[in-house]
Amino acid sequence: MVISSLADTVLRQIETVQDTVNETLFEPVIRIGVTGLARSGKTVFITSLVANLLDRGRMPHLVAAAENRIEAAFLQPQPDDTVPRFDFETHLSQLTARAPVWPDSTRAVSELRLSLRVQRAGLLAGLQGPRTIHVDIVDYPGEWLLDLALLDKSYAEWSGEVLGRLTGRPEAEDYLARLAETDPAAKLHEPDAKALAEQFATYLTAARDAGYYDCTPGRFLLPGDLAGSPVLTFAPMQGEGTGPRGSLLREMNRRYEAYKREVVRPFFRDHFARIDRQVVLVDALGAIHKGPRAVEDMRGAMADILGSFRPGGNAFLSQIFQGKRVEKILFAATKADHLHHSQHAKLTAIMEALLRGAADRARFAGAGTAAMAIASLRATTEDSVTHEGQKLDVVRGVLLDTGKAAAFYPGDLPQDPGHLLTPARAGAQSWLDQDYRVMNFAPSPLTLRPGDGPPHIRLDKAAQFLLGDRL
Ligand SMILES: Nc1nc2c(ncn2[C@@H]2O[C@H](COP(=O)(O)OP(=O)(O)OP(=O)(O)O)[C@@H](O)[C@H]2O)c(=O)[nH]1
Ligand SMILES: [Mg+2]
Repeated sequence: MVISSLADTVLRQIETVQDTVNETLFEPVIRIGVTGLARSGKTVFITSLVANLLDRGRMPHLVAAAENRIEAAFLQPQPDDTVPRFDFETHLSQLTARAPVWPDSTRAVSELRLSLRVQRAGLLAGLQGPRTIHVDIVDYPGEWLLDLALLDKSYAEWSGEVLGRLTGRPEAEDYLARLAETDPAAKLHEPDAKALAEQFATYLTAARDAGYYDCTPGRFLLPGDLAGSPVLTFAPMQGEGTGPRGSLLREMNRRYEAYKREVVRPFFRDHFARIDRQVVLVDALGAIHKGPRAVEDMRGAMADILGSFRPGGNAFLSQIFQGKRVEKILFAATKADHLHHSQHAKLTAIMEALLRGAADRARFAGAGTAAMAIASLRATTEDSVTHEGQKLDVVRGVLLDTGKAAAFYPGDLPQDPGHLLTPARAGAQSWLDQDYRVMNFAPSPLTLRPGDGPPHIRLDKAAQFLLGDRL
C-alpha cells in the first residue's frame, strides 16, 4: 500500500515537472479565424471581443472569467512577421470616442495576439501556478474562402458554371454583352483582356451587393495590392479547348491557373490551414430583408464554407492540413441589437436551421458547430410602443444616415424557421406574409465603468464556445 501510494506521488511529481517544462517551452496557442462577407461585422466583432477579454466585467458566460480564474489579459506582438497587425487600438478608440463611429472597411488579412494568464480549474488549481494561453485572432475576408472551390476546377469548368449563373441576372448584362462581341480565339490584345476583367469585376461587386454569395474569384472583390496584375486580369469565357496559341482564351486559361497557384493556394496554406477554431459572421437580418433569394444564397454560402472545413473534402487541403482539423465552427448572426430580445430566440432558430441545412448539403458531420445570434457592440436600447392599437417591441437608436433618433421594428420573424427557409429553397421571389426592414444605426456614446468592456449581446457565450474548454 505504502509503496504504491509513494510511487503514485513520485509519478505525479514527475508529471508535474514535465508539464511545467513543456508549458514554459510551448505555451498553448489557440488560433481563431474570424471571417464573413463584406460588412458582416468582423472588425467590430474582433475589437469588442478583445476589449471584453481585456475588461471582463460583461462576460458572465465565459466560465473562466466568471470563476475569476483569468488573472491577466494583455496584448502581445503577434508571431507572424509578414501579416499586418489588426489595428485594435484605432478601431476601439473610434468605437468608444465621444462621438463614436464605425470602423472603416478592412480589406486584407490581419492578426492580433492576446495572451491570457489563467489559473487552472478544479483539483489542479492549488498544485500548479497559472499558465499563459495565447489567443491569436486572424481576420480574413470570407470572399477568399469561396475560392477554395476553384482549386478543383479547370478554367473551362469554372467558366461554364459562372456563365450559366450569369444568364438572367440583370447585374451581368453588360458583361455578357461585351463577351458576345469578343472572339476568344482572337490574338490576345491586352486592353481587351483588361476591359473584360474590369467589366466582370463590376458585375461581381453588383452581384455581391444584391446579396449573391457565389462571387468568385474572391480577390476580384478585394484586390488589395494585386490590383491590375495579370493574376487578376482574367474573366470567364468559353471557346474551343484552351484556344490557339497566343489567343485571348489561352491567356485567360493561363491567368486563371496562375490565380489558383499564386493567390488561392498561398492563402489556404499560410492562413487557413493553421486555424484551430473558426467564427463565421453572417448578416442574417440583412439577407432576410433582401428576400428569399438572398437567404437561400446565404445557406449555399454557409454550405460551401462548411465544406471547406470538412476533413478530406479537398485533396489539396487534406495535404496541407496533414490530419489536423478545425475543432469548432461558430456561425453567428451579427447585429442582433436590431431586434428586441423577444425575437432573439427566433433569429437563433433560423440560424440553427440554416446551419443544419448547410451541414446536410456539405455532408459535414463534425461535432463542434454552433449557431448563435449576437451583437458585438450594442447600438440600441429596447422599448415597446403602441402602434395602431397593437403593442410592438421595438429598439431605439440613432440612425446612421440622418443622425436622428428613431424607434425601429424590423418585422415579426416567424416562430418556425421553415416559414422563411422553405420558400427560400423553393425559389420564391418575395416573402408572402410581410416585409422585413433593416436600418443602420450609429454606434452609441458609451460610459464604461472600470472593468467593463463595451456592451454586447452574447459575445461572452460566443467566447465560451470558442475558447472556454481551453481556459
Ligand atoms: N447595430 C450594430 N451594427 C453593427 C454591429 N457590428 C457591425 N455593425 C454594422 O456593420 C458594419 C460593418 O461592420 P464591420 O465590423 O466593419 O464589418 P467587416 O466585416 O469588418 O466589414 P469589411 O471590413 O468591410 O469587410 C458597421 O459599420 C456597422 O454599421 C453590431 O454589433 N451592432
Ligand atoms: Mg473589417
